Amino acid sequence: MAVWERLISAKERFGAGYLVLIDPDKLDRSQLIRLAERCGEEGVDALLVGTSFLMNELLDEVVRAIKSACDLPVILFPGSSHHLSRYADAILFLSLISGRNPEFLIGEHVKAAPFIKRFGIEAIPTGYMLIESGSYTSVEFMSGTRPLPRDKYDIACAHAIAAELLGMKCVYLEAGSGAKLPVPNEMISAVRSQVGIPIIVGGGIRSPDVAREKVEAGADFIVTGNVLEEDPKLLSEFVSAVHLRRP
Ligand code: 1GP
Repeated sequence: MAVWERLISAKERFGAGYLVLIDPDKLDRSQLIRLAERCGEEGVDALLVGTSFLMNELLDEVVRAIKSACDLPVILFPGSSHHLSRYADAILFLSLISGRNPEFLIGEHVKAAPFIKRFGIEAIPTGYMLIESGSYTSVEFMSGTRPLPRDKYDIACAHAIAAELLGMKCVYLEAGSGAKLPVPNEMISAVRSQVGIPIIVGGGIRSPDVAREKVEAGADFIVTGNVLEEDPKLLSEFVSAVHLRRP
């Protein structure tokens, strides 16, 4: 089954899907293997692999190590056109639609596209929206773009509608890794009321209760990264909080 279909089927079964972000710059080889194993055992729906810089490891080796540790789909979450691996199952083909930097709207995509096609990686076209989150985030700095104001729901909705009309498969409301404040519930609900495509929400979600609130507000997929690096024991609680339904 294609990765996108697998994600949709997880969302339909459980009410929402839970994705764990593995950052190769933050975990060493044995830590990331252990985390991937536990994600496979605890019922996570897929793994995202990505970072803003990619300083430590070759992505091919990281993806192969993760795939040897679990059967979950491994989806690239790239910070640039260099962040590719032929061993990944899919890539969130992110267009940073909240910004006005042409490199992150289309430029990096053009550089990566021939390789994505040659490697046969499934591309998931994603409208990536950076939302103001109380601090200066790595994505904001690296992309040279301003985030959307966190209290302007109409602006967020207009961006999400544009993504849907452009044929993107989903929107990703991103507060930024390690954000002080996650994406507001009211913004998620507002976007939910305006678009039919799935909504991924991530950045600054540090507790299962907060993850549940985001799902109840209308998120279809929740992404967490940092919190599990700090406290891996929370994994099963996050799975239960995000999976509203247990079939
Ligand atoms: C970042 O949304 C992800 O792109 C995860 O963020 O590390 O803050 O959970 P955290």
